[in-house]
Amino acid sequence: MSRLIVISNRVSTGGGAQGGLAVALNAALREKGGIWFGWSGQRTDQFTGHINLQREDGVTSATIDLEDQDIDEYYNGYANRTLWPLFHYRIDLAEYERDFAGGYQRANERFAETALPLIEPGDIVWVQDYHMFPLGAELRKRGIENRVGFFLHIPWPPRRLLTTLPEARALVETMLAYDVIGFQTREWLDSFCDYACDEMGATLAEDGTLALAERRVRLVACPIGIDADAFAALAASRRASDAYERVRASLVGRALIVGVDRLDYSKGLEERFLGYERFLADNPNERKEVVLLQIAPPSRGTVESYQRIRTALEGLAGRINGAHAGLDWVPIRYVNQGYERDVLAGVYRASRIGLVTPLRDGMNLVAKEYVAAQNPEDPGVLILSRFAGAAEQMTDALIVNPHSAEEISDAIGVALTMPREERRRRWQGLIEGVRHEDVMWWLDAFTAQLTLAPNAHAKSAVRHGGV
Ligand code: GDG
Repeated sequence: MSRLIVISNRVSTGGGAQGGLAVALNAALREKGGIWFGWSGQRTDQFTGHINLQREDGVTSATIDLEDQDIDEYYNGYANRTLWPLFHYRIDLAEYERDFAGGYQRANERFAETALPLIEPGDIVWVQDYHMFPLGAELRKRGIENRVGFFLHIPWPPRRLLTTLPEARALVETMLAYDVIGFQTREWLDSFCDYACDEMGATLAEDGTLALAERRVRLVACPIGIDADAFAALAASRRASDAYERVRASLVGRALIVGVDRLDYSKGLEERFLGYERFLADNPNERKEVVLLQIAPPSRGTVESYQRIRTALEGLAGRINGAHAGLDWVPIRYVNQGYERDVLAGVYRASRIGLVTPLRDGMNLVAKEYVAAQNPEDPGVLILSRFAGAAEQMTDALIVNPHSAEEISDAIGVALTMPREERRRRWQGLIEGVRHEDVMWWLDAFTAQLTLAPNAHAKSAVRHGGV
């Protein structure tokens, strides 16, 4: 069996509270053998390419430290100030700086150079996410003939937005070095094809193979899932039950609406608060019967646009609470900290509504976790943005346009009065999908595509030059 080499910006092996993705990749690495390679998250005065190898719980991790300039230009710069906003359709926030692009390219060359000796013939290599688009091409330039796949966790932007990026064409060209490229949804896959075909003259065959000159790459829509059974078990754990009881007691009979998101402008938090405010204004009789709990642990706090959203949300929560709160009721509990996964599971279960309203999201795992955590006898209602990748699969949710405060308000009203029978029917439809297309399904589906892909880069096959 081929070993698996996973390459991603950050590595998450070993124990501790891990998300489903880390658990699944660790399980695959344990089963297939192999290595998880990436940035340690640490800085160094001068880049040396020294690899820190560690073996924990049967999985080998290999990490490198980066210089401050790499961290600024590659990670905080191109990845988080250029690509992340652009790929979430926010060209108003995207910063196009040649230094960022240069630092991104340099960091990817460094990743390729250091990962190279770890890769053996026959290994399959799987590169993760937007931090590392050019990595496959950099490995090919250094003579790698292995099967190399790429999975994009975030959306792919429409062609007309992508063309604003000065390096768009070069970036897409580098991606043709992969054997398989996975997207969360058909929509993102189509946007990628649109650019490659209309701007670059590529063609797409019926079997999903994109061809440009001598290059061939298989495109697949392969939605990521969660470890649904493990998450349901977590929701039934002692710590989850404690959290459930604590939250329920604090509500004194009111219905809880929950949102859980990294503090990020793509998650639609301001629009969510405005939708909730609208509900309070439109439903004077019910308004004291609900509480919105928004858990939003800060992320990427050194980037200015993230500081701005934090300030904006604090102002908005303060304004709404100031206008509506009474002696014994505050409409929004806005919490700027993270919780353990089992506590989160208990909070999801205690909530009558899961409010998941990103403006744009590759998939959104919170929606799936919320469903997995519910009590089957008395499940809550998922309100889901049509702009989350998850909306393609989770059609039994109440689907809303997160830009419309009225639609959010109406959906809250419908969810609060939804009869138990309908809640159970909708939840049944949702949980079947969440259980079936879980994270192991995703992993198996992608690695199967990669293993089966014709190895166009092997010595015996036609050789393609680097970009
Ligand atoms: C990217 C894409 C795609 C959140 N708060 C806490 C906490 N979380 C956990 C959630 C969930 C995860 O973080 C967030 O996952 P999402 O999928 O919602 O979003 P991104 O972080 O933006 O992830 C996304 C994903 O990649 C996978 O492909 O779905 O579209 O943007 O698991 O539970 N976890 C803990 N405490 C918190 O306070 N422990």
